[in-house]
Amino acid sequence: TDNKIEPETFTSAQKERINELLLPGEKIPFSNEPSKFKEIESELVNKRRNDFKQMYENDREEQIAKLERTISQFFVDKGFIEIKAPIIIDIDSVKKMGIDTDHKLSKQIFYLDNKHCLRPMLAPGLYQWLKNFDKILPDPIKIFEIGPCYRKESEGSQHLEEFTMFNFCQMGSGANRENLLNHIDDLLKHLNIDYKIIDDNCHVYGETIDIVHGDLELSSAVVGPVPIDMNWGIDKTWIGAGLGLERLLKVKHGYKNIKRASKSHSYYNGISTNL
Ligand code: ATP
Ligand code: 9VF
Ligand code: MG
Repeated sequence: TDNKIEPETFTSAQKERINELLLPGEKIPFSNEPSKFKEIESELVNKRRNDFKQMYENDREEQIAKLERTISQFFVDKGFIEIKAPIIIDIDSVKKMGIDTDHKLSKQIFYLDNKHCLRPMLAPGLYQWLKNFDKILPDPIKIFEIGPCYRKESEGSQHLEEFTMFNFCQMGSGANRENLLNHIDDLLKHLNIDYKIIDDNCHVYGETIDIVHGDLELSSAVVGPVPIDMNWGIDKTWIGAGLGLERLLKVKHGYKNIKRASKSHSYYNGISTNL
């Protein structure tokens, strides 16, 4: 139409500002006159301020925290026990994961001092809990954790250096591929997220099953046992999968960049705070 805003009429800084203010799928609002950047910006700022007021009135739940509660409740109901392991871990436990200096992940570790680093994954904590519970609980041992993980990353729209992982595992009876895929299917159906299964390979576990949405990896899943189990005193079969919560939010809400889903001061529930 005659009213259509040609993106070419904006500078790249103006386009960036408009994109930051738009919600996924939202069109640039325009009035009858050929709109000026300032008018569009202030119209969008008003919309976003209203979005915040409505959230404050009606909802007040933060999206990562809410998704954590949803997944947590779902897996507790499926018979998995929730654990919280330390986020500061021994560098030794990264080594016990088979991540040595020629491994891709070894260059992504945030070191704190000579002995400690921030965990890049949940598996070290889960291994230790599997070992503890194996002496206490009946077969099968079903556990999970949801919490922060840290990796130095260079790529942009699908990686965060601080992200939230969900990792469940089941050790003992029922630890087979079919049950693994059923647990993942149950969850992603519950969250209303489409996915495809791709058989893949990784350094830590060898054969992995990747769960993807388009070209975005949502999860890596593994059917054990694997050789590194013996570093942790584990000698039973197991299944497990790790999923990134911010990637689930990116897909669910159609964010172009995962930053909208990250822990941040720039966005709240995917809405710019720069108003
Ligand atoms: P990628 O190949 O995309 O870098 P990965 O295979 O290294 O991911 P895994 O070690 O398999 O990641 O971690 C399990 C899940 O955790 C991933 O499928 C993804 O959902 C999430 N994840 C991993 N790294 C990140 C990151 N930097 N930012 C956000 N989510 C991540
Ligand atoms: C699959 C992604 C080794 C028996 C404690 C559970 C899994 C998860 C792969 C994750 C990782 N492994 N980021 O193990 O569930 O560890 O690379 Si356990
Ligand atoms: Mg992976």
